[in-house]
Amino acid sequence: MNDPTKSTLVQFTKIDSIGVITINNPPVNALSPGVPEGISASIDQVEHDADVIAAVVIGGGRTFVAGADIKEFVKMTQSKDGPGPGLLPLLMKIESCSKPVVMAIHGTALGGGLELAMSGHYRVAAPTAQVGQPEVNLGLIPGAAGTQRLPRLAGVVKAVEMCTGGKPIKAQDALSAGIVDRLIDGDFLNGAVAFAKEIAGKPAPKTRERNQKLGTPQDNSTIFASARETVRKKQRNLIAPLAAIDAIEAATRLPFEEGCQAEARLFLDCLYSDQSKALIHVFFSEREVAKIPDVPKETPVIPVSSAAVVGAGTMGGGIAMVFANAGIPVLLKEADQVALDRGLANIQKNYATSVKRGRFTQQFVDERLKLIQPTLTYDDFSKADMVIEAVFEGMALKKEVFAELDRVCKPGAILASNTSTLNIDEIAAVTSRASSVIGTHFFSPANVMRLLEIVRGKATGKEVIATCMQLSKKLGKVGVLVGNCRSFVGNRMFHPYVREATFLVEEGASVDAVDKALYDFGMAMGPLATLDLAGLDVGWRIRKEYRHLEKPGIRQPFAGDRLCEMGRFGQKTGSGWYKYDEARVAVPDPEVAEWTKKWSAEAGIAQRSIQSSEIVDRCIYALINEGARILEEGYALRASDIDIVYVNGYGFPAYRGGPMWYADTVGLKKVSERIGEFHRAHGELWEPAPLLEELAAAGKTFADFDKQKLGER
Ligand code: 3H9
Repeated sequence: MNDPTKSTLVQFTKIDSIGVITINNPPVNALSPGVPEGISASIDQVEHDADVIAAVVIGGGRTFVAGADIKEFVKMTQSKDGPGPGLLPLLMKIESCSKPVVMAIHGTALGGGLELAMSGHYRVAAPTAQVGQPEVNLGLIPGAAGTQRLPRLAGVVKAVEMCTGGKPIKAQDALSAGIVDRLIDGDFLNGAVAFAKEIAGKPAPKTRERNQKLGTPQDNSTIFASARETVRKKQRNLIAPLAAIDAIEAATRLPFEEGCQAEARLFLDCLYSDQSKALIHVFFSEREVAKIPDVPKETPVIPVSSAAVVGAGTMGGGIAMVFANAGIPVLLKEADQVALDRGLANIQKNYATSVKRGRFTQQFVDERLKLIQPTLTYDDFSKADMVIEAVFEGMALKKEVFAELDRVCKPGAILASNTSTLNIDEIAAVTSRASSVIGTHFFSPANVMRLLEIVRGKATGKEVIATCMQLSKKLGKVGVLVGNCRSFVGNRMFHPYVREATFLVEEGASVDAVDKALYDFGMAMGPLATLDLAGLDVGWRIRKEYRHLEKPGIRQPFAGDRLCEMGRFGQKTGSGWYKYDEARVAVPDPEVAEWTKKWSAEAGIAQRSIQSSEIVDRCIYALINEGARILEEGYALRASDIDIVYVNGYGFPAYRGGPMWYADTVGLKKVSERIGEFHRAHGELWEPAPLLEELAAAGKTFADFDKQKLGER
């Protein structure tokens, strides 16, 4: 492997007098073991071959280098070996090469990939390329001098932005920032080789010696202070972005080598943190979720080049925007003109907000709006490859719509329902083509939330599943395949979560204290504020519909229903658990505190003072216990799928990995014991999930369960 001529990962060839070093480690040319060694040996060749006047380093296949191999981090943190010297010696060697090294970037240069690129003397890029330091998304900071070289090329502000935000930038921005020296149109390799010939023989600039952009201590202290403040607000509780700022600050204060040492210390702190392990789990789980054992990769998919949505309410309008944003023309049907106009006006308002926030340009929005075709009839539905029903949540109405879709849609069209609770099989049964029927449960606001629960009915065809899974990526969503149980995965778990939040208020905790405890835990919002946002009437209606299924004698939360009876439906009516001002800012309502006390006294519920740790355990363990049942019953394929549902659809902090990963980090024995305590104190609703007890007794984790079920990844 160390001999470049024998390495399958890195090849050294020559074009005229230019040495070409090609990295071939598909799919993304990660710097897996063997790649750095291969590059190093090729650099030796460049040094020793008198005919070679300069070198080009390029990625084979679709990209440059997407970073260090993340799987190696997993191994590193699970063994006691600890990391070796990393990439630094190689990068120093490249930078010290006596002949100029040109890094040729197409696709993406991310993380260690950009760090590798910055060790070259020049960088050229394809106009479509992107570069970035996304380590922060994995709970890390750049660990191969990225925090030291990037500010030297791009300045402190840009380096802070890239290392804390983690978002890649486009080639043109990289050129303007000074990260890239030239963009190359046309044949990329030939262009890079021509560039190398052009600069050969000229002095080769070493990034580590370029100190002009490192700024003054005075300017920098303002930049770092404001960056830290932004991070504390926008990346709440995360350690890596702050560590990245510390490392960049070290670059501005210390000589290069000492800066690298400071970076290395901070990198290791991050690498061994629970946050990084959790975020790496989320990274791999988000990819694993696409793998469905009985729907292999090769399953044919149905081309979806046109769509139709039934219902132009909040969900239907949002779903139409999702298709339009992906460039897919979409019909949007409503029953009457007033509702249709209202739906379109909402869409326009949402787009206008996106333009105002700089998310989209006006031109993009104008083009997308043209793709949304409003209609009052099913006339053109026969052309649609896929229809999504998003009408009011009631079985009778859904059945009516599907019977109509069955009549008007072409054979093979996918008939999807956006139901969040109803039985897909019952809906499918009114059609003559149950295999074409599937659930696509978008989350509100549909044009923003990443999660898409794809609900598999008992007759849903594999091609339909494969198409929806693939389409979710095109739509910018994370599709998670779930089974057809009541409320599916996300909402089924959400019910016990908010049930406990309400119980806690009924037992004496303040609304504010419940929400604060979970917000501090890392949830995007507290559960009661979330209910106010979604509308308290939604849960109220569902509870009324399913009341007949409740076991008599089992405690049920009542405070939320009482608020609904008073017309307090949450934000939309100006009050719910909280009061809302004009700007919809939540203000604690002393009346709610008084009422709940009174209602609890009437119900004979003793009031007590409740610690925030109990609030967190009650709510989060309720999620975990229900998650374990779902897993055991097979409605989710993997524990990690449940994590992806919660991180992407319910504001669960990614740095805690999702509820099931979090349970693993606490230890299932501890979780199960605590659930046992709640069971004894609060009764049947806390019956421990058998799978949880079984794993806890065997000293295992949900991750073990996934591995055992599906084999090692
Ligand atoms: C780093 O570099 C630290 C350094 O600063 C310091 C070192 C000392 N490693 O996403 P896709 C796999 S940290 C291992 O579906 P796409 C991925 O799991 C790293 N594997 O494709 C998947 O495998 P599978 C900083 C990786 O086209 C397959 O490749 N870099 C890595 O939608 C295809 O991936 C990053 O954080 C990796 N680095 O997107 C970049 N990257 O097929 C992370 C991907 O078995 N990667 N895989 O499921 C990405 O953002 C996207 O994968 C990328 C391609 C944009 C590259």
